[in-house]
Amino acid sequence: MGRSSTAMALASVVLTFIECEAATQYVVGNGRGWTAPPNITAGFYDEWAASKSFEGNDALVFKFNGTHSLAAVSTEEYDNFAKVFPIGDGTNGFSYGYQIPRKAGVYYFICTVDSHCEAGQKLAINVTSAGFATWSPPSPLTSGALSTVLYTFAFFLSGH
Ligand SMILES: *[C@@H]1O[C@H](CO)[C@@H](O)[C@H](O)[C@H]1NC(C)=O
Ligand SMILES: *[C@@H]1O[C@H](CO)[C@@H](O)[C@H](O)[C@H]1NC(C)=O
Ligand SMILES: *[C@@H]1O[C@H](CO)[C@@H](O)[C@H](O)[C@H]1NC(C)=O
Ligand SMILES: [Cu+2]
Repeated sequence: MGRSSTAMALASVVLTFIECEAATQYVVGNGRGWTAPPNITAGFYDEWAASKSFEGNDALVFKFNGTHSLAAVSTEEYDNFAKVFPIGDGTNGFSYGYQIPRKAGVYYFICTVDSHCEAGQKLAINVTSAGFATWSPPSPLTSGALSTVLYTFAFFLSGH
């Protein structure tokens, strides 16, 4: 293979790996969905999130159960139940998919309808990995040097 076809092959392997990287999809609140009391108790979403390990590029699916909104907010807005402009609002059956950025950090979500947030319709998730940590190279590429190059290149492509 000439130099350019090698580079193209390498690029296509990298792109394939980026597309195939497994991301987890979480349905927020499982069968309760995104809802407020009396359908949930205060602290319900904290308990829901506690057992999970979120990574960048995972998806959160908010299935609205009742009439609600979804706002992605800062720590202060979360603590103050701020009535900010929501990224989605709807009623029973509305579903909003939020893809977590490839960046570790704490992400906050609230409902801005009435006093739902005060009553417990709020979610904080702690994303501790940007989303690459669990990647292991496909078997033909396990020889160290090449996979290191691929890993570095993929990291570069993804904008880090
Ligand atoms: C809405 O919440 C109720 C009460 O928890 C639950 O029984 C029901 O399955 C939920 N419905 C949807 C569509 O999530
Ligand atoms: C609770 O769930 C029911 C459906 O099971 C829904 O009709 C109702 O609006 C929900 N209540 C709230 C406050 O979201
Ligand atoms: C998020 O998780 C990290 C790593 O486990 C921890 O150091 C940090 O304190 C957590 N942050 C919050 C707000 O829970
Ligand atoms: Cu609500």
